[in-house]
Amino acid sequence: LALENDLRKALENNELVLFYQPQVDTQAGKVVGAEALMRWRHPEQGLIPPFRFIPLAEEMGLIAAMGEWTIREACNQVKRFAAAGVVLPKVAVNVSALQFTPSFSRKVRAILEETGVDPGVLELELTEGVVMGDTSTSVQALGELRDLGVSLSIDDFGTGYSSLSYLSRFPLDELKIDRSFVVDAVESEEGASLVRAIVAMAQGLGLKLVAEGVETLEQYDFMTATGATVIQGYLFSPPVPADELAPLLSPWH
Ligand code: G
Ligand code: G
Ligand code: MN
Ligand code: NA
Repeated sequence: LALENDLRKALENNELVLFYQPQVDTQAGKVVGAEALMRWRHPEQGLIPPFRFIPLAEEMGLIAAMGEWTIREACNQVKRFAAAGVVLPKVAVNVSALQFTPSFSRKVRAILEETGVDPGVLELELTEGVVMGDTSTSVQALGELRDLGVSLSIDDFGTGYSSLSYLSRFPLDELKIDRSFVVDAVESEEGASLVRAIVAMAQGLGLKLVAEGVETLEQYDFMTATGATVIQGYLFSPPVPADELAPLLSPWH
């Protein structure tokens, strides 16, 4: 396929680019972080979204290299912002299951050393499926990452087929409530109950919480009233290029 051949060259041709979606602390009234999301600037087809090329990259064995590029580029962006007097307190990067190998923490450490970024700024987003693959290997690998000083977040929380026991066994910092729960919360009493329970559980376990995919004021109101005060979603901003994120990082007036 043409797209496959092009994807092989995308990294070396500098065609990959990161967009950033802000995470807003609605109590503090400021952007506390951003999720870095990869796009492919195809020379003929224009901007290609991840759902069209991430699965392809995984099949082709390219995702590890592309994922490392994402981590390095996100760290370099934090440095570029800092040089311009703009503070991005946290940048979250998605980690593919195929990237999460025993050597992953060494690669992350190398990137942190190379870029000199404060490890506390980097957050890694892993899905339940990624960390539950082999639990003893995961405990080790997550421990190594934690020891580097990076923070660890469970992406799409609540959609995996995992037991909840991993939440206390793994060294985690944050849960991202999947968008589907946010949608259901304002549509049914059962949906609302689930979100209240997730918030209570996160608070009890000392985990931070981010509500994903908040699109409406009704969802925003429910989430903040329930105690899920950090939100990420189209209501505040879609993923945007770095130069459009910068103005959002200044304190609101
Ligand atoms: O905005 P959105 O369409 O950007 O993202 C779609 C999906 O692509 C998300 O589920 C996200 O996890 C995935 N994705 C985006 N960027 C990356 C990346 O750098 N690495 C990996 N592994 N997945 C990514
Ligand atoms: O890694 P993850 O699957 O969580 O990636 C986030 C995905 O959710 C990206 O594709 C991003 O563009 C998308 N997204 C972010 N905010 C919203 C939103 O408010 N509504 C919808 N439908 N999608 C969103
Ligand atoms: Mn994510
Ligand atoms: Na998600």
